[in-house]
Amino acid sequence: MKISSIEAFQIFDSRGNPTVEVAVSLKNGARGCGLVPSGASTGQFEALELRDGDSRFRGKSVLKAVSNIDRIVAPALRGWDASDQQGIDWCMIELDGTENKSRLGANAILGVSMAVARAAAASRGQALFDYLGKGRGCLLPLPEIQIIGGGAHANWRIDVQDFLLIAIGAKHYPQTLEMTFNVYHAAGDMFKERNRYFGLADEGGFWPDVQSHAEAFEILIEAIERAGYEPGVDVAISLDIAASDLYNKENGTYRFSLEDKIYSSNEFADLMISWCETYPIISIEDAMADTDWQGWSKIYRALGRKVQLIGDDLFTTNIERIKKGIEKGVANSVLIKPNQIGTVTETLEAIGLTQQAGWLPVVSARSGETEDAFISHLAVASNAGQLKVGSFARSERMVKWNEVLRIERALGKRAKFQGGQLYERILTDRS
Ligand code: 2PG
Ligand code: MG
Repeated sequence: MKISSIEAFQIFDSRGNPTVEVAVSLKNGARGCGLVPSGASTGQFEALELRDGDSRFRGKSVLKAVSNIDRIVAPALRGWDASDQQGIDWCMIELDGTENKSRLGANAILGVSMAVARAAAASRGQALFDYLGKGRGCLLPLPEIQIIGGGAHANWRIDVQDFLLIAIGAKHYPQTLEMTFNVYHAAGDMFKERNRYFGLADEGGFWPDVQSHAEAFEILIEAIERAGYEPGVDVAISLDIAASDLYNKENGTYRFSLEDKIYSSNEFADLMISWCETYPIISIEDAMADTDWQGWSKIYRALGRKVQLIGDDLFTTNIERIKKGIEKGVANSVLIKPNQIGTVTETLEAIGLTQQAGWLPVVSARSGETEDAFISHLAVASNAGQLKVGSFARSERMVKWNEVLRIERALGKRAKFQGGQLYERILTDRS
């Protein structure tokens, strides 16, 4: 299963921005590719996405990353056994030699890492989830699906980045999609009735033309009811506050532009806690900023046994930061994005560490996505239990939901689904 060639190209993501595609070929004829996604509300502790920063493509071209693969990575990996994912990933980490993969670019390294995994799976005649999970991956994820998009994904029309739903009452994976379909379209009807239908935000959720955050909650709850479900029982609300984007590091305050309000860390934590008391919320991501550990502690003390508290920018899929979070006890869940850390090996390690701590991983896409459904396989392979891919529209999102349907068919009787029961592991105090 030796690598014969590695080719890299510049392609374009769902926002039309340049990104990296890698194709790995093996001597036995097997091939695999990897398409790299890109965030907009990126965390400051993420591995570096290398962009050219010159006059072409508004500085966003990735030709240096492509050339790093051609000149440095490909010659080093030629002849390597593609099934040695760890060895290959560590070789690239060493070739890069920086803390944050800034020499080769995390986008270059991840593209190769994904393509190697795919080529090895193809060579063994295995589906990617089976290969990555060493035959033990069988848990279909509970989807976390955006209904209204905001923040950096909707030109700051509303401050909170995602209003999502989780179909906690669904009995099986296809039912989560049917429930989502019903709520998504009910919400669309409501925006149209209010004459506020202005299309979709970056991840396919509705463009948030609302007067206040309270109105967004009102629309989401009414959409759940109109679709015939009981909020908090059949379908619960999940939020990604992306609070680092609202945080002023200088003076430790948070700002909501929509309501023109500034909050101290304490006040912002209180607001989050009061939202959880008022609305049927089961999960909040990045409720506080990535350096506001005190704020996180306060939220955890109040909500840690009632609400899934996900760290995204807080952890950036980084083993050391996740360890710190576990020691401090400030969350109970980790968002997992392969391109935040840059290799398949480190991503799998981050998921393993999260699970060993008794926390829940949520495998996630980026706001700039591609037609690659690698993360659907990753979610099943690692029995992560949850998948967040943006909304229920646009093919770069749907390809991931659809791929889980295909994986379910491939698994047949081996497929498992836990639905909302998953949360019983962390939410011991949920009435
Ligand atoms: C997030 C992601 C995906 P981005 O904050 O969770 O929604 O956004 O990819 O822009 O960081
Ligand atoms: Mg996030």
